[in-house]
Amino acid sequence: MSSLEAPPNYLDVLVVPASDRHAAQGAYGAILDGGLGALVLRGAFEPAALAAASARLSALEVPEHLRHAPVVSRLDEPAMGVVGRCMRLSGLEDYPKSAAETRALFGQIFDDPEGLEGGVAAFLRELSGGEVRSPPGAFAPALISRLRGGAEIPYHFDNFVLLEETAFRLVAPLIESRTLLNVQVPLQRPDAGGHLELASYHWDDFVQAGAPRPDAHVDTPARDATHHRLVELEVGDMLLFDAGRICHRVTPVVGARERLTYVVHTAPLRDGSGVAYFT
Ligand SMILES: O=C(O)CCC(=O)C(=O)O
Repeated sequence: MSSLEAPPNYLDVLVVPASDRHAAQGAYGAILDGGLGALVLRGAFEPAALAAASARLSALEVPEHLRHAPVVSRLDEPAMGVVGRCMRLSGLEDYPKSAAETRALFGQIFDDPEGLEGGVAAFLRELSGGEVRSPPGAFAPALISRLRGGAEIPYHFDNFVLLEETAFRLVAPLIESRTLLNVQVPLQRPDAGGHLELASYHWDDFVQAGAPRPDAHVDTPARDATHHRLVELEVGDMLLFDAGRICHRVTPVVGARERLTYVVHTAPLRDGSGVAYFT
């Protein structure tokens, strides 16, 4: 193992029924302590409702400014995109407006626009045992990552991706920003591929080794890592992992069926009173 590699248990993935609150709370603590890679709450949301939302989304003409860039920029990749506008893609000034537009768009996609967002917040409240802060209207509810056949997201850490964005300053004072917990709910799985993969490089290694900040795309070292872990998700699962510290990618999507994933960032509040969620 090189000096830039986390121990293998850092990548363990625990799958528990969403109803098993006790196991889920323990896993949440282990993720914060760095002793667990990811938690999957199986059956957290109703697959039929998510399928209906996916069908509505596919039929919708999403305005250009709410769909123009992928989660991690590969602007040469036409098969990648997002639905919604997040902090990453907004300036400090235009973020509230674009967040409100995203909220309105999600109102057209989801039967009950509060349902998925409220459900994620309720799970976070239970997991953290504290309050969940995201003032309605001020923050985008989430974004939907949209990957077509041939698309993939290269290895990266979300903390670079976010910390460099000016709109992130809206939430930065509230949170402990090295721990960025990424919540994902698959809305539609592709025919094949399109899995989240974790690699045994993590942000703390780079800091401890005094390495220069790696670029947001760390494909080469991450591909050479000794340990990789594929996370296989079903529609309706809720995934939680520390995307700030764990290097991750999405493997190439195969086939005609689009991969649609609801993605939210969360982070522990600095004062220990719970978590913030934001996009
Ligand atoms: O699953 C996706 O489409 C995006 C996941 C990801 O890499 C991220 O949000 O940082």
